[in-house]
Amino acid sequence: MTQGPTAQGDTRVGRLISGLDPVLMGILNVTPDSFSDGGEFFGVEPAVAQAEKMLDKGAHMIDVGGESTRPGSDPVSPEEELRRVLPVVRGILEVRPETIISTDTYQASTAEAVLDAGARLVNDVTALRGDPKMAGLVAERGCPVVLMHMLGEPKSMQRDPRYEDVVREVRDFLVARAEHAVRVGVREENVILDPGIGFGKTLQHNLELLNNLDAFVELGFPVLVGASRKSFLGKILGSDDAGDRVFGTVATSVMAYERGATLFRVHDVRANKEALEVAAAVRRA
Ligand code: HH2
Repeated sequence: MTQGPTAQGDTRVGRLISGLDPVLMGILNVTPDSFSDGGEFFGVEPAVAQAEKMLDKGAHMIDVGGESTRPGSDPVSPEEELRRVLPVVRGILEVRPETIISTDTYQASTAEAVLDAGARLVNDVTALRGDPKMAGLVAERGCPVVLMHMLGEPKSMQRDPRYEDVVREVRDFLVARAEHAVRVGVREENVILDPGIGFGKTLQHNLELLNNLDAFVELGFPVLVGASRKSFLGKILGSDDAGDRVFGTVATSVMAYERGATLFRVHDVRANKEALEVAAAVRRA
């Protein structure tokens, strides 16, 4: 093992996620088919270069994923996922050994290998439901884990998603998943909650969740928001081009920060970072 969290925890990462200042998680999709940057960083060299670019623009951590979970996407095998991400994680740590890397996976075998290579967080879009081994792994490694809400699965999640009360249902789900995580040995301070913007949600559901983020913040765990360039922004702005959604994303980041979210998973680090820095300065005044 080169580096990474120990069972005693990782104080640098712990301080970052438990603080009140905005934390920027730069998105690095090493996939041919992600909705916004698919194919752009599908290869070690372009992926490492993109990670360095995001770090230079102020990203606090890099979230490396090897499977697209966009609506309609098919899963990839754990072997293929690892083949995509592992050389990239190693490549980033070779040129920037201090980088905090998060592994965007629900496969325990992928997470284990990437943690062994030096990643420090697990970002699980299934909230530990996708692989029965994931909860034990995260508990044993003592690393932070993002528990995200998703209704259904990527292939079919956008086919007429329905809730009676989206905020209450997503909140109840996340409470239950956090309780499960703690029950299996994940320390409370390592739990991060994410309402899962765009994962089995209509435009209205996404907006209600963003407008009521304080209901999640109240639970006492750090809250992460992943609204970056997502299609609900295109619906509001009338644009099919994901690259046209940067300003819309920034609006969600600032509003989410106002409501108490502190972690922001974004493609456009500089735009979000600058807006959040200003918002943080205003809040401190
Ligand atoms: N969204 C995506 C992937 N992982 N993880 C968390 N915690 N929260 C999110 O909202 C989230 C996530 C989907 O976005 P992206 O990675 O840009 O696209 P794709 O799934 O097509 O690779």
